[in-house]
Amino acid sequence: MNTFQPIIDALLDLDKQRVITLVRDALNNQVSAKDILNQGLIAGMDVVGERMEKEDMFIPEVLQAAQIMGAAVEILKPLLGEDSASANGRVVIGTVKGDLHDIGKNLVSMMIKSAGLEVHDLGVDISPERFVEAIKSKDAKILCMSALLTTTMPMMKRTIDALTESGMRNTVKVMVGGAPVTQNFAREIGADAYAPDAGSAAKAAKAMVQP
Ligand code: B1M
Repeated sequence: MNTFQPIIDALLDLDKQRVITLVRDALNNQVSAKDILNQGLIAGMDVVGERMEKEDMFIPEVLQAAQIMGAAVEILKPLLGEDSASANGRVVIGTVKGDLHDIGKNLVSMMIKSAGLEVHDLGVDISPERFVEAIKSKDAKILCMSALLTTTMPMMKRTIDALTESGMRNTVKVMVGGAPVTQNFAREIGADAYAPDAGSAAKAAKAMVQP
């Protein structure tokens, strides 16, 4: 049996206590926090997504699974950090307008912070105007956008356009990500970087601010 199956099953059963206990047990057995996150919790959320699609699971249950995942991530957080070498750079991050998914964005935010960058997390449902305002007021050098819906991906392009109109496009690097986002899409909309997961997003952000 897959070592992580009990965590996946407990998440699908919406049994928070069991998920927490299994995550702690795995850590005590020297399983890495990264593997628990990717092969246990994220894999479990993928099944949640499939069930949601087939209408075997409904929004309140999906929210509950997301909340349980959040609680488990809190335990893993201190162990997920990359090295904390300080890299000078301010980052503005958020989920684009119309999109309320924030679990992945929160992970990206956390990993970038632990890579030594200053992160201003605007939250979810962020309009192009709000992104631009925040970049201006924080004097940020990196803009990170997350989208989980194919219908909200175009907001990434709209935001890059707003950044161009504000005259700041040349001074700000843009990174995009989220399950439906691809490297090709990132290129098409004129983003500077795409990252498939939180770890590579942190690496890419750090590389962007290093001279
Ligand atoms: Co939603 N939802 N959802 N949902 N949901 C998906 C995304 C979906 C794929 C499920 C499905 O049908 N299979 C589907 C989208 C289909 C599509 O457009 N292609 C979907 C849908 C349709 C919807 C609604 C429209 C459902 C409805 O109302 N009928 C609705 C939309 C609401 C809205 O946003 N306006 C909706 C609502 C919700 C909930 C609110 C119930 C809840 C969100 C709770 C929350 O986030 N606080 C929810 C959830 C939980 C999911 C699934 C099950 C899980 C998402 C998740 O958190 N994954 C999801 C199915 C799935 O993805 N398997 C689904 C775990 C997370 C760690 O992964 O976010 O991909 P992810 O982040 C990864 C990478 O993508 C990357 O790093 C992260 C970790 O390494 N990454 C970046 C993310 N952002 C990045 C940015 C970067 C770089 C990397 O650089 C800046």
